[in-house]
Amino acid sequence: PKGTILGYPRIGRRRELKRAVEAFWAGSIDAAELEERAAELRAATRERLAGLGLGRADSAIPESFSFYDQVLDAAVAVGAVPARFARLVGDDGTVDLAGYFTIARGEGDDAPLEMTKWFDSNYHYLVPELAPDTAFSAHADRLVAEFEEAKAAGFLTRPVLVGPVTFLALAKAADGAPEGFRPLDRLADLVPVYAELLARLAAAGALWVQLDEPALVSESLDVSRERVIEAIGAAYDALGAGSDRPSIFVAAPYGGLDDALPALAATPVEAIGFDLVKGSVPASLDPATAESLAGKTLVAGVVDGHNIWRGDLAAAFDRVEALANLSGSVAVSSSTSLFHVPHDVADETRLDGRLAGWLAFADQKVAQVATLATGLVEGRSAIEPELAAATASLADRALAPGVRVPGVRERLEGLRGTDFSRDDYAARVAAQESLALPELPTTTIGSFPQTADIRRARARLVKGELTEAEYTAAMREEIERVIRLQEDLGLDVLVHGEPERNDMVQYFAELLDGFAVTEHGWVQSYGSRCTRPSILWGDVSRPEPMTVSWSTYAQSLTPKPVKGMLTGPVTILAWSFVRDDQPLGDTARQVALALRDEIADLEASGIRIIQVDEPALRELLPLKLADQRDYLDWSVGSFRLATAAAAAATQVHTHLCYSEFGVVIDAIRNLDADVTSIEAARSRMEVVDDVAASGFDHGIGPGVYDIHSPRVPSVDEVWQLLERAAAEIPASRLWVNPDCGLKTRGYEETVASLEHIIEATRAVRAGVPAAV
Ligand code: THG
Ligand code: ZN
Repeated sequence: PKGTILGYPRIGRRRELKRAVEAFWAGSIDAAELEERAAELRAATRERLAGLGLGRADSAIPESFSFYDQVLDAAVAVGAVPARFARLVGDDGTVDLAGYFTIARGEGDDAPLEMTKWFDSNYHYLVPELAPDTAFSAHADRLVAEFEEAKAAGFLTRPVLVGPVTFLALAKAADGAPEGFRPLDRLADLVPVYAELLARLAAAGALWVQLDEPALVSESLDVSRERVIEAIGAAYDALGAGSDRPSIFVAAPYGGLDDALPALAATPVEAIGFDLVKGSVPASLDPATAESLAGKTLVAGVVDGHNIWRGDLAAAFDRVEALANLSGSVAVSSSTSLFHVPHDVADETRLDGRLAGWLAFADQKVAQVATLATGLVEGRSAIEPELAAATASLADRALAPGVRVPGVRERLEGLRGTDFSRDDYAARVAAQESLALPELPTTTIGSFPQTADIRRARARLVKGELTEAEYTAAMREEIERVIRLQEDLGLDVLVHGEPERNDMVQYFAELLDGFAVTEHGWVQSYGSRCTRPSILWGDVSRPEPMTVSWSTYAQSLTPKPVKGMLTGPVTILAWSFVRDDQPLGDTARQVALALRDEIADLEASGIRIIQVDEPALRELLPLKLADQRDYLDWSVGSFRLATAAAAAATQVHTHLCYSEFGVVIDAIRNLDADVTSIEAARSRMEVVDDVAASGFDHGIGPGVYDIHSPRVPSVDEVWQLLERAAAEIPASRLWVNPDCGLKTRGYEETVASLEHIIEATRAVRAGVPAAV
């Protein structure tokens, strides 16, 4: 094929897969019905892709469907089911749909596979668990069935599978595996299983298979780069040696192959996919690599799969042509799978028409690929009108009102070093004594359970069934309930509970200038869960206060301090689609200035503690080491810019999710927040060792309640966690809080857990063991 994509959204244009999967979980449809609905989705996807210009019969269309996650799919296809789920494996070695979901979601005391971020995206995959004795076996039935389903409908498609090196590089050692064991140690056992999968696909008639190897572009894996590069050679030499196999297309999305290219090029794979958006056309190749590449198909990933901009099509075509200098066989592709972007701009009937013209969602990107592929075959002149139209759209965007706002730009240019720093910490601690907090102050992260009533009220507001005033009254009632509950529980620092927020980023995006929100722009976050990222298209400013009325209302109800709650600049960027026409740092500083104004307003209206959440700080960390310093500079800088104008007496908190604290500990220290809360319960407080070892000397609240599970921790359990933390962190700096916000929990377990937390805290303060 001359044009292809690495993958397509699988959740459905109207989240049909989410609905079907959740109906299956709820027991309202059976497995056969779920299979049928999934097959309909796949069929619609193939027709759509062909309609947009991908070839029906030339392996251009990827089979990239998944019921839950592509890494879990690979785990099941190679038989890597953790021992605790052995009961789910049938006599024939396969796992049925119900079992597949059980591995993803857990059951009773059997924890699900851990979930973590997929490269530099906002997608989360399930982490395979491997032991030295995990018995791999090939289960190609699903791969083959989907290929045959396509064939029956008149398509010759290209099955897609996470490649063996990435699979192992992302896996973790199962509990109980010997010290020093690395999943990549199992490569030689795994590769023959992949060979068997390929043989089955070849037997079914597949001409090409796509193996995704994004591990090849990352320098931030648990395993060393040298080992990954070595593994690539070993794996693809072995797979390539097989004779009963489809042609192999190794895709390397999310960055440049860089020093991994020679090893991959030296293998017999037939095609290599380059991400030419994040990476660039390889230059100054050694002669052997140049010669190998000349004999392969090179796939130019020039259409950005990771962002929603229409982009510079002419520049993309230049890159295709540059790659074509390296080999006589070149094809055009998206840089990554398109599952990071929504389906179709045309569905957004309420979006400003001018803005819509600057955008490309998945379907528009497929059309762009098809255009560039036509140019490759027929020459540049054949697509000149399309290239010119994209260029004109870029020019329109550059000059449109709101994209560059002089007032915002002047303010940014006028910033000085002192705008990024607060008074020194000791002076702040002294000034904050007026808060009169007890030792080991108790608090929560911010959100309280989002009840069905709250969601219904918001839905009715959107539909016009509730007036703004009625909605506000309903939310105020909820806030009062949450304040009373916290007072009854005996928490020290209260929150208003955030009932008015649909999402911690979208809420602010809707109130800031420079953002647009979509109606149907859902993208998969994990499993059946989706988010609707906002579009940050212009210079950001704050037309009016965003949170002040909610926070001051809550504060008016109680003498205890109520935290003002904001989402930090990095997280707002990480969970939005961000403009690509200026450095991210500039955009982050604009958001920071809007937050800085909000903080000033909160302070002026009597809020004494302000939390600026940055759960995504770790998430945006670049995959390449060389890019990390610059990232940490601007990300930490934007947080400091947002918070530095706060008075010494105002206590600034931040919250970070995920427990990989060690990786970004210096950055967290540099945030210079007075108090930082982090996830710690699931790792049994392991993280406090990192905290103590790093010399971190500000307030810290390691979570004592894992909010990701409905389980209620006992008083004794919390007491033990606190004792463990108190052994390493002085009581004067130790805070007591759950791991994360409570919005996904129910009230029953929330109240019980908070009661236990308070009781355990009292016991620790009194220096007595918790009453069991
Ligand atoms: N907000 C945004 N992005 C995020 C998170 C967030 N990315 C990372 C992390 N949190 C992902 N976690 C979740 C958790 C829950 C849901 C989505 C992502 C979720 N979504 C609802 C669903 O799919 O049913 C839809 C939510 C809605 O109706 O708005 O539950 O917190 N921006
Ligand atoms: Zn969190």
